Amino acid sequence: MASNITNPPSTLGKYCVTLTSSLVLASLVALTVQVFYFSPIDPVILEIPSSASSPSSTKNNQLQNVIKLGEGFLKQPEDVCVDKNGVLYTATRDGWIKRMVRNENWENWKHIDSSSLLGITTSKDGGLIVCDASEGLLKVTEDGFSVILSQVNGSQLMFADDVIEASDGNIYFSVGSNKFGLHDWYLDLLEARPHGQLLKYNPTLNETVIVIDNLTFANGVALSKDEDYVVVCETWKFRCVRHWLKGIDNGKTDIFIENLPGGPDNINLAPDGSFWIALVQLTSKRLGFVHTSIVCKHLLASFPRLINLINSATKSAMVLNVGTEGNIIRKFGDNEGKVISFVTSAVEFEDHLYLGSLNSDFVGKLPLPSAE
Ligand SMILES: *[C@@H]1O[C@H](CO)[C@@H](O)[C@H](O)[C@H]1NC(C)=O
Ligand SMILES: *[C@@H]1O[C@H](CO)[C@@H](O)[C@H](O)[C@H]1NC(C)=O
Ligand SMILES: *[C@@H]1O[C@H](CO)[C@@H](O)[C@H](O)[C@H]1NC(C)=O
Ligand SMILES: [Ca+2]
Ligand SMILES: [Ca+2]
Repeated sequence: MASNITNPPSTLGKYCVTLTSSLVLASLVALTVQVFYFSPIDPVILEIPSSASSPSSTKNNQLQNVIKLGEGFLKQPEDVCVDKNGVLYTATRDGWIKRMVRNENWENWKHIDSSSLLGITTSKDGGLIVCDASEGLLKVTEDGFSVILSQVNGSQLMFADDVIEASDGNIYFSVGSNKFGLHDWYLDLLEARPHGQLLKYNPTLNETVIVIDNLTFANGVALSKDEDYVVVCETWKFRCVRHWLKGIDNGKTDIFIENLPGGPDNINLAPDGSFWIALVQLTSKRLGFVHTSIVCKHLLASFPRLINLINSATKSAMVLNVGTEGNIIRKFGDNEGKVISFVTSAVEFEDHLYLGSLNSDFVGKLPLPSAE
C-alpha cells in the first residue's frame, strides 16, 4: 500500500490551511477568555461520597406506591406541612399557598405574587411562616400575608430556604446561598463553596443573629422533639449539621449525619422523635466527572442550557427516616423516578408520608407500613 507519490500542496491550499488554523486558534482563545474570564463562578471540586455516586444501585421502589393528591393542580410543591387540625398545606411555584382539609378537595387559600416560595412551617399562634427566596420570611393567615423579616444587617434577605419556629417564639431559618439566587442554584452547586447560613430571628428583640456560618448550601431546618437542638441540611456536603440549644453542649455545632446517598433538602420531625429527610440526586455515575473538573464547571456555568444535560435531580427520588443518633431506620425510593422524582420534602402525619417535589404537579401520599 506504500506510495511514493506525494502531491505538494498548492500555495493557495497552504494559505487556506494557515487561515483556517488561525481562525480555529482565534476562536479557541475567544472561547477560553469567554469561559474563564467572564465565568460567573469561582469553583472548587465537589467531594461526592461513594454512597451518592451510584444512588440507584439498591433496588428500592416503594415510593412508586404513592397516591397522587391534587394532580395537575399543584405546580412544583417544594414543601408541605400539616397543622394541628390535620389541614395539609403546600406552597406552589405560581405563588399559591394551597391547602387540603382532611381528604377533601384542594383549595386555593392565599396568593402571594412570587415565583420563589420555598420552605413552609406552621406557626404556634396560627397560620404559616413561609420562605420567599426573593422577599424574605412571610406570615400567612386568614387575613392574607405580611412580611416578618425582609432585611438582615441592612441588606435584603435573599434565598430564605426553610424555616421552623421554636416554642419560645424564635424563628430558625436557612439562607441557601448569599451569592447566588434561587434560579441560579446550579451555579452555587458548580461553585461548591460555602455561601449558606443558619440564622435565628428573635421577634421580641427584632434581631437576627448567625447560628451557623459558611454552610455549603443551607437547606431544610428542623428542631428535635424536646427542642434541645436544631438540625440544618447542608446539601452540597451530603450531610446534616446539628446545633445544640440546651444541655452541656449548648452552643456547640456538630455533624448529625454525613455521607448521605444524595443531597439533603427538607428535614421534618416525625411524631416519634425521628426525622424524615428528602434526598436530591446531585450526580450520576456517568456525569460525576462534571463535579470534579474545574474546566467542565466553567464551561457549564457559561452555557446554562447545558445544565439540563447534567441535572440528575429529576431522575429519581429518595427519602430517609433517621433516628436521633443519626442512624438510618428506613429508606424509600423511586430509583428510576417512574412515579415521583426530585422529592424535596417528606412529612409524617397519622401513619402516612406526604411528599413535596420540584418535578411534580401533585403531593405524594404514602401509607407507612405499620410493622417494619
Ligand atoms: C425591626 O428592625 C428593622 C431595622 O433593623 C426595622 O426596619 C423594622 O421596622 C423593625 N421591625 C419592628 C417590628 O420593629
Ligand atoms: C451583621 O454584621 C455584623 C458586623 O459585620 C456581624 O458581626 C454580624 O454577624 C452580622 N449579622 C448577621 C445576621 O449577618
Ligand atoms: C466564614 O467565611 C468567611 C469568609 O471566608 C470567614 O471570614 C469567616 O471566618 C468564616 N467563618 C467561620 C465561622 O468559619
Ligand atoms: Ca418545612
Ligand atoms: Ca429547600
